[in-house]
Amino acid sequence: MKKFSLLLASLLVSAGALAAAADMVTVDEPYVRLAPPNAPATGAFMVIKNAGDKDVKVVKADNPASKATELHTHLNENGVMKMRPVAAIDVKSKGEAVLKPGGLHVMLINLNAPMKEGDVVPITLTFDDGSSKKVDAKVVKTMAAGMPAMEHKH
Ligand SMILES: [Cu+2]
Repeated sequence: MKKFSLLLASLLVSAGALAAAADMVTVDEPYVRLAPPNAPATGAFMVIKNAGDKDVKVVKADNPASKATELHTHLNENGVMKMRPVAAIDVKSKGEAVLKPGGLHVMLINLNAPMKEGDVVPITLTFDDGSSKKVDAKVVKTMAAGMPAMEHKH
């Protein structure tokens, strides 16, 4: 009992002293690109803003619509856009990380079922301090002008 109340007290102290990353972060305009029929994967995009005094990192993303979820970026290798997993997405203090076609994105791999326009995919972002935030990303049909067709082979 004593041990428990000590633990509780220390949890309360740390919660008060340090704002969790999830409380400092807001996510604007989350959406999932509608995958072409039979495509096994697609990307989710959003703007992640950090109003806090500390840099935060997104270290993991999760969603119930695909079997795997990865953090990816695009690299231009000799003129060919290729996707690579990244360990984390940095969101600087008072800054933002823009996830957009051709750049950073959340990769939804091995979709459980075909998506429809207007579906909502709840995506959970986990930060480096262990806190997490759920965002509802709407499935939209989009083909960004001037972007090379994304390769979604993994
Ligand atoms: Cu990707």
